[in-house]
Amino acid sequence: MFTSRKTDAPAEAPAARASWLSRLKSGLARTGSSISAVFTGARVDEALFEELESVLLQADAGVDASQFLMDKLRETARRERIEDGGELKRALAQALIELLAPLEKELDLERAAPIVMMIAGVNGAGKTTSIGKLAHHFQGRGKTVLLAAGDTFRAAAREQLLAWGERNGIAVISQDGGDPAAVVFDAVAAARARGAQVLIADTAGRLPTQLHLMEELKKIKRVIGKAMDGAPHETLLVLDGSNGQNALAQVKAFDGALKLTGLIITKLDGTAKGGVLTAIARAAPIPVYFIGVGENLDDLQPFRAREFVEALLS
Ligand SMILES: Nc1nc2c(ncn2[C@@H]2O[C@H](COP(=O)(O)OP(=O)(O)O)[C@@H](O)[C@H]2O)c(=O)[nH]1
Ligand SMILES: [Mg+2]
Repeated sequence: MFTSRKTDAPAEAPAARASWLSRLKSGLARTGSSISAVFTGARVDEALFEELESVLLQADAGVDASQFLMDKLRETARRERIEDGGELKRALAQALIELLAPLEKELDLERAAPIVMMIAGVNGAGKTTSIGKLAHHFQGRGKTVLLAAGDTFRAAAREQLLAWGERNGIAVISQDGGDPAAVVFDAVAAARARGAQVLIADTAGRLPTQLHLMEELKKIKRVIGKAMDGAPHETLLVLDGSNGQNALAQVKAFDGALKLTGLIITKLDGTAKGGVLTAIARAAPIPVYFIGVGENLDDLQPFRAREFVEALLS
C-alpha cells in the first residue's frame, strides 16, 4: 500500500511553483481586487484612507485588524510623506506581511513517528478533501501516510475517504459505523505497526454549539493520547475561508475545546472575505499551516505570508 521513498524532500519544481502562484493570485482576486482598486491613480488624502478602511471591513478583516492596519498606514504615510497611491499600497503590503508573518509556520514531520494529526471543523469546511490533499502533499515529500476514517457519522464520509485512498494508493483505516475514538485508536496502532510516518485522522463535522459533539472530540483526542504518548502531535481546525468573521468564532470555540496547534483555511478562491486571516492574526494567532484555493489536489499549499500578500495585492 505504501510507496516508501527514503530520499530527502525533493525541491519543488519551478513549474509547479509558478502554477501555484498563479492559482493563488486568481484565487485571491475577489478579495484583492477591491483593495487594489482603492489605490489606482489615487492621491493620498483622507478620502482614500476612509475608503480603504471600508474596503478592509468588507473583506472581513474585522474591526480590530482594520483599525490596526489603518493606524499603522497613517503613521507610515505621515513619517515617509507618502503622497502617491502606489507607494501607499506598498506600505499596506508591508504592514500586511508583518501582521500575517506570525501565522506562518512549517509543519514539523520529523519529531515523532508517526506524526498523528487530528482534523476537526464544521460540516462542509473541507476536512475530508483537505486530508486527501495533505496526504498527497506529504507523499510528494517522500512520507508514508495512513488515514483514519474518523467521521463515522455519515457512511458517505467513510466511502469518500476510502475511495480517495484507493485511487491514490494510501491505506485508510475504517470500521463499519461505531465509535470514532475506537477507529482512531486502531489507526494509531496500525500506523505504528506499519511504520507509517504520518497519520491523519478525519472527524465528523460539528458546530461549537453542539456541546455533546464537542465532548466527543475531546474524547477522541484523549484516546489518541492513550494509543501513543505525545499524540496527537497536531490538532488542526479546517476553516472555510468564505465564512469570513464567523471563522474567527470557530477558531475560538474549537481552540477552547481542543487546544489547536494549527489551522487549514480552505475556499479562499471565489470569496471576497479573504481578510479573515488578518482578523485571526490579531485575535487568535494560531499557525495557518495550509491554505486552499481550489478543488484540485495541488490547490492546498503551505501558507507563506509574503507570497500571500503579494498574490492578494498583485
Ligand atoms: N473551491 C474550493 N472548494 C473546496 C476547497 N476545499 C474543499 N472544497 C470543497 O468543499 C466541499 C466540502 O468538502 P469536504 O472535504 O467534504 O468537507 P467536510 O465536510 O469538512 O469533510 C467539497 O465539494 C470540496 O471539494 C477549496 O479550497 N476551494
Ligand atoms: Mg468530511
